[in-house]
Amino acid sequence: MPIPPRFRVCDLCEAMCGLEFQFAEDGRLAQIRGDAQDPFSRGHICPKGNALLDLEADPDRLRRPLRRRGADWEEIGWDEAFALAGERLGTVQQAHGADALAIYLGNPNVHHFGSAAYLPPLLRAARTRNLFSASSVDQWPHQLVAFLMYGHQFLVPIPDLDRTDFFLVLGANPVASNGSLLTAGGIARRLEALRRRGGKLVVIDPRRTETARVADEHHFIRPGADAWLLIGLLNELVRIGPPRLDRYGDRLRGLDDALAALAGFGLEEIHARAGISPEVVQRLAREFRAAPRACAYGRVGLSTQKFGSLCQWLLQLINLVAGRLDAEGGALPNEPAIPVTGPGTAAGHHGKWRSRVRGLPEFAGELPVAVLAEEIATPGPGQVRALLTVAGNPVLSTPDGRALECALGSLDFMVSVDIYLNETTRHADLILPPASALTQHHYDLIFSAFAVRRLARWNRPVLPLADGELGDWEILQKLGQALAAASGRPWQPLPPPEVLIPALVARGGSGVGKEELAGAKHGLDLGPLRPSLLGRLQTESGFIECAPPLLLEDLRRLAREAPAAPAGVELRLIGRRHVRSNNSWMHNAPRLTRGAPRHQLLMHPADLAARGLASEEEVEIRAADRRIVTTVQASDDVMPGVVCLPHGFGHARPGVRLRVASKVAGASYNDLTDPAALDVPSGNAALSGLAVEVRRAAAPGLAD
Ligand SMILES: Nc1nc2c(c(=O)[nH]1)N[C@H]1C(S)=C(S)[C@@H](COP(=O)(O)OP(=O)(O)OC[C@H]3O[C@@H](n4cnc5c(=O)[nH]c(N)nc54)[C@H](O)[C@@H]3O)O[C@H]1N2
Ligand SMILES: Nc1nc2c(c(=O)[nH]1)N[C@H]1C(S)=C(S)[C@@H](COP(=O)(O)OP(=O)(O)OC[C@H]3O[C@@H](n4cnc5c(=O)[nH]c(N)nc54)[C@H](O)[C@@H]3O)O[C@H]1N2
Ligand code: SF4
Ligand SMILES: [Mo]
Repeated sequence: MPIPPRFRVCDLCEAMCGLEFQFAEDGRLAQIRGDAQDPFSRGHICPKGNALLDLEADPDRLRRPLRRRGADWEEIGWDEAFALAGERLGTVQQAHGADALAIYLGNPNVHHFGSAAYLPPLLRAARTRNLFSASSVDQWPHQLVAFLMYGHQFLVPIPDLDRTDFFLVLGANPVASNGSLLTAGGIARRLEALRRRGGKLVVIDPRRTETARVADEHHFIRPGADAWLLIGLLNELVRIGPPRLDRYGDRLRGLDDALAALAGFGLEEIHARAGISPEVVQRLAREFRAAPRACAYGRVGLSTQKFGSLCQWLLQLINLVAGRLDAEGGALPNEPAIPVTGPGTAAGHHGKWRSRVRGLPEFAGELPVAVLAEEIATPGPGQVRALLTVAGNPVLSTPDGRALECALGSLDFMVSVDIYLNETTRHADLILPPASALTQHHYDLIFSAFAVRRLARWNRPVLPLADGELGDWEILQKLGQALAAASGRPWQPLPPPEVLIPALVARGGSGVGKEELAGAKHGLDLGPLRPSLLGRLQTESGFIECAPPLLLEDLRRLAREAPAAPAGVELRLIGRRHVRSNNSWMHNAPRLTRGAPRHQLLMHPADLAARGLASEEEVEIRAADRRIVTTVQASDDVMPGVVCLPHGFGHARPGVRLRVASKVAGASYNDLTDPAALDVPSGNAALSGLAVEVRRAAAPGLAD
């Protein structure tokens, strides 16, 4: 009997593509295709979606808990594993206080209902202020600006991609990343549609990216100089005509103060800083204002830089003064069927406590991950002595991975919930591997809130759970219970996902009924984005706060910045993403690593020549006293003075059990980054725009 296909959303990136899973007669998963009946993604699939087959079949994927025995590992049972975790983590907390346990949450947690919904009780049981996540090497500037201006960290306006006529993109490469804080399955097709309907796509990026290649216009910008450009655009918008504020009624506060604070920045200075001429700034402002519907958007290249929060604030103001904030075809917050804002959700707070060593403020209950290594390595009361990582690989993902690696080796105890023995988990004492996400019920709690349409979808398991495997939600519940027991506190379990998902949707007030949700095997499209921001503001004042003091203060830091060095003198390092790579953890998938290598440092031919280097040579990249060695490749897609390296490589480290990935060449970007380089208001790491030197690598044995 042929087995009918099953349908489910892909959880590997933010695009939420519907996939069709086909099975062989013996029940094995045989093929994966884009689901043409998915009303949102309409059949789109990328190479990573197909690589789910590799993930399922990966012999390196862990299936049972592993306990360290000296340099070796042994498989142990789940009960023993949870008892051990509870006892050892509990002992550390009893002896040294609750904060002696740190927790790091990685990116896949926001992609799985079993993590996103079940982590909060675990975190309450852990009671630690040393909570860290990938958010502080990613989108904290977005969240902080949403919190300061609109009163909730997740009240983030999303580009209305399908209805805009002018899309200004800075520091994002959605054609490779498939979109971020911009969930839109099949984004290349949607960008094509924008241009077909006469719209315009403008990309600002120090590299001529895959997105820049399909744009109407691309401009190079000096890394880290976007705040200057955005100030220029905003000033021009206001100069051309009065701000279009009708739709905001009396709900604005501080706009005049904000505009006054920006008025002193002149176009010539902006040209010198950003490398974009006054004529271009003026024209873009005119076109943005004149377009029937327009939207400005910036992502990782904007938020992981020195002035990330200023950039995100300026983008909000640009959309606002052009009358495009909370307007069709502009930028509007989604109204997900399971609300992430409003009553009972975590709006955020800033500076309620500070990190012990450097005194950096918390944001929304977390500390910047840039302080994790020093919190472990610096002795004294409150020192971190135990660590729990959940679906994270901070050794490759956060600043100064080498320092973090050293620190991890000094912990009293470390537990990792992860599917691989990798660069981070090799330092653990205990690894708890969850079953494949495909065996679990799933609802996109987070990305439904960042999608370009309103969607609801209950995804059923497409594969059976094997004997002896536990879903992520069960592992997190059992860990939480063990931590609660160790401190003698009560533990309240949550119901399983198949009960919790429909209950949360029913409670959400979207009007989607349980039957409708349960019956929609390709997902439900509930319609386009709608203006809703004004009714949802959660600021104390009830206004949109246009001039948050924290950001005005940072504006003074921008003004004090030393001018850019003349071209040819310095090199600035930026990152890149590739459609066949996924952060640090999918290089073990043969389907993705096949073909030409993708780890190289890209450098402009003029910069190569100036250093007497040739393409394909081994080079040493230095940033202060940190250095890595990799291959350089000539490319005139990067602007002169800029070099470009993807993060998430550098798997060849002792003890890593990733057979394919360890043979993938390349070094880790974050072995170069500096934990002191931050976007000051948020504490997000400034990974992009790092000053580096590049020279021919010393011959082996001659290294100095
Ligand atoms: N230089 C530089 N650094 C960066 C970035 C950059 O652009 N440049 N980008 C930053 C960004 S945007 C992000 S989001 C972070 C990501 O930072 P991290 O989240 O720390 O890193 P990932 O590479 O996503 O690692 C995911 C981990 O989850 C594990 N995993 C995969 N699937 C599952 C699962 O189903 N369950 C469990 N429990 N574990 C699983 C993987 O084995 C891996 O260990 O990196 C940041 N770091
Ligand atoms: N295939 C694939 N898809 C992914 C991921 C992946 O690793 N692989 N990761 C996922 C994750 S965790 C995230 S957060 C998203 C990220 O999604 P995006 O932000 O769209 O992805 P990036 O490719 O990092 O785009 C950042 C861009 O910023 C540019 N840039 C760097 N510095 C500057 C600067 O100073 N100014 C300007 N204007 N631009 C700058 C870079 O050249 C790059 O093109 O992608 C997600 N999707
Ligand atoms: S674009 Fe993202 S969601 Fe779609 S198939 Fe690829 S990895 Fe999965
Ligand atoms: Mo990310």
